[in-house]
Amino acid sequence: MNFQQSKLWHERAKDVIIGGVNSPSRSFKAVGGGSPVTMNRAEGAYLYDVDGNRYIDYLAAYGPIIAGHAQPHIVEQVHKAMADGSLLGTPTPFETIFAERLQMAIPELERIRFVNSGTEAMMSVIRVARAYTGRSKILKFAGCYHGHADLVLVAAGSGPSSLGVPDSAGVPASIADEVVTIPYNDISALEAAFAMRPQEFACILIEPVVGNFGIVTPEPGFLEAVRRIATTYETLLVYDEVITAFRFRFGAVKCNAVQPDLMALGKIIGGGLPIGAYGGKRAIMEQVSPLGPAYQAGTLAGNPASIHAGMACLDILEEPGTYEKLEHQAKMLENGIHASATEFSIPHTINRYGGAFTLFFGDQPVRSYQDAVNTDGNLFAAFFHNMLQRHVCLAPSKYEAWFTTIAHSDEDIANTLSAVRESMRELHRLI
Ligand code: KE4
Repeated sequence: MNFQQSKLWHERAKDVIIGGVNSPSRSFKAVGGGSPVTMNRAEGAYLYDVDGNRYIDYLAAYGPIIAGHAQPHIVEQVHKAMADGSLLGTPTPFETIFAERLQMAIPELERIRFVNSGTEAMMSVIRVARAYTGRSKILKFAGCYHGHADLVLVAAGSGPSSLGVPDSAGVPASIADEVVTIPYNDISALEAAFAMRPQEFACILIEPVVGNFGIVTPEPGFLEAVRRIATTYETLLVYDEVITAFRFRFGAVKCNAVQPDLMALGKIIGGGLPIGAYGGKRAIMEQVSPLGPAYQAGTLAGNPASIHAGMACLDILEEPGTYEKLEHQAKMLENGIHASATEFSIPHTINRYGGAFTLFFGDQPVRSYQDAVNTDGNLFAAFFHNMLQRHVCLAPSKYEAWFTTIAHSDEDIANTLSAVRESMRELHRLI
């Protein structure tokens, strides 16, 4: 495959954009280095790079592109929004209509505030939890990623872990000291953390289904225990649903029907445009300015283009059979990958939830961040490049997921599985 133009664009980009990427996750540092592929357009299930190569896309831009790229209904709605003014700086009817729609789908969102990214949503929801409880410490789970605000760049998954820096430089010890991190799925560690600090935690932050050290689901009873402990110690339970909201069903992931106090959303609800949202119980959200003392603001918040893209995306997801199709495709991929890895004796484990999964290289179950760390990153990197050479685009990190989309066809899945089998054959030579 010819990547010549990608290399040239990366060299040019590095002279102006730090690292040549606008998000470290996009670098190829975690898959052996070299120039990332530069894409210049996408349509449906496909990405097209600057060398004219086409790829079947399972990156889905790290989640938002669930309806496929350049989806006609989304494009049309964004065009209309732009034609009527891209940013009005005032309340608009559209944001209210969308907020009502989100509340209809996720009744826990008694009150909502739109922001512009998942990071902003999580940063804001932590501030609200601290304002409401009067406490300052937060408890998070190792490997969960909640954006790049200082407070949550501690033992963070996704990009920080991919690049080997789960605790970022530039976060003062005084901030890091406010964060207690424990292993996911570890109830005894959670109980011990609260026994030691019964009155200090403002909130527990959790990805109810993890997407940032690969897909990892809560063990039976885990979320119920988190809920029980949060209630016992009057600590707020915050669900980070930036990946999961509308990914697995039309609404919140609703794992085990455990109710959070606050929630953060992003990605899919923006339909591919910048967005975030946070919300939850009215009594808690009334801490937020202008009603209460917790300040949060944003020039672009609730902008018509993002709102219309999000509403159009939900129009598509609301179609009957959407989530069944996404899950069916993921099941076909999971079964096919397992068959090929087994045929070529490649140690592997696959964690799938609905239409998303992670292929780990290793023969142990992955139930925690440490389990994910212990998987074979070199084999992942080799597999990643083998697939890229065969026109299949995955996230360049062993800590991310494969995402199916409405746009993928059965033929795409079959072509993907052919590429998987040839890639596994090549891996066999390495082990
Ligand atoms: P953004 O600020 O990137 O919109 O959202 C931050 C965020 C918050 N919470 C969860 C559960 C998330 O997964 C994310 C962002 N996800 C990563 C990939 N898993 C974004 C990719 C990137 O950083 O480029």
